[in-house]
Amino acid sequence: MSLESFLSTLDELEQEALAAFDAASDAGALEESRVRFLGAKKGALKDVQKQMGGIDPSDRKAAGMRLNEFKSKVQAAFETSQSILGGGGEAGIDPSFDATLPGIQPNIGHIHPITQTINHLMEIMGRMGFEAAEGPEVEDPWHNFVALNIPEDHPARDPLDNFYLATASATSDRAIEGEQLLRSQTSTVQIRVMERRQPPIRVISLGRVYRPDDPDATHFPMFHQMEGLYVDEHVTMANLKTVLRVFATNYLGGDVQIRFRPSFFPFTEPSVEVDFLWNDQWIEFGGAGMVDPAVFEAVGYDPETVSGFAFGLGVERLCMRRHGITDIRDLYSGDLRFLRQF
Ligand code: FA5
Repeated sequence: MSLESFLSTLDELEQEALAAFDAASDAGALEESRVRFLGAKKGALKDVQKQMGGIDPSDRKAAGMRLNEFKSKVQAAFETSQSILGGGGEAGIDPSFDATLPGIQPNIGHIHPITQTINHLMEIMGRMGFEAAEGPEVEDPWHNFVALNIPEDHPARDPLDNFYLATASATSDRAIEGEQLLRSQTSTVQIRVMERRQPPIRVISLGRVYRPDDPDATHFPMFHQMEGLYVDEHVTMANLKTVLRVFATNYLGGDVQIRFRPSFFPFTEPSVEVDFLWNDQWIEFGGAGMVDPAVFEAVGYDPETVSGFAFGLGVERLCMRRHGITDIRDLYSGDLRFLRQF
């Protein structure tokens, strides 16, 4: 066979193949055309390859080059049509794909146990009529101390016990008006709420607080508190104890034992520490008491006509007690093997 007729056979075949792939309206028709032109056993390509043998050896190189070009062009045209038709049918499936293998598990997000606890506490307190309130984590001394009846020389304001943001803390000066700090307690939110609203008030505030405490099993420099504030007329200590008992039985179960121990906070009078029994030991969960008249005066309320109670509980310790977590540091280690349990 002459080189010329070999080349024109290929030209014709190429046109035919491209037209056939182009015209295929479904995966079945496309596969038929593929077998007809490219089929390894009796496709047109196979016939053409056979004809190579009859070509003059001096023309074989040119014939071979054109044959390769034909193969890649026709193959490419087939693949284009295949992807247009969605690769359906046997021919469209990548042979390395095994439909019986298990799929790749997507990494599904997970709510941190402390966030879960906060949501749970808000739900319980919400059922008792407490609405959520918020305040900033960067505070001024007025909201963190002064309005809470914590005088300038009180040890709670010591630079060593707080994260002050101003440089004045480095000079060993005590808190300076206008200086800012990371709030050390959520009691700040009591002040912020009372400054903008009139009684009756029934709010809780759940958020982060910061203290330069050395980490151990029950302390961390960043932790969360749940603050509660109830202001109305004729509020008594009995109301406070009832709310905390109802809260504790809802969150920790009906058999929880709770104890109120006389204590002192500058912003409540009288004041108590709230303890829960845990593994035969009384563990302190927070402080509480009747709002001190000096606090009402600071926010412009008349202490003769309003009364109220407030409490502040450690959220981590509540979460730990409920889930049997024995070391607060586990909550912030970032170890997913620990966190995935909740
Ligand atoms: C207070 O912070 C008061 N503001 C509570 C209060 C509010 C009293 C309203 C009266 C009225 P105290 O410093 O005791 O109190 O902290 C309260 C709770 O926070 C503690 O009982 C404990 O559960 C938790 N807590 C304190 N320090 C840490 C810490 N470093 N890590 C984890 N939890 C802590």
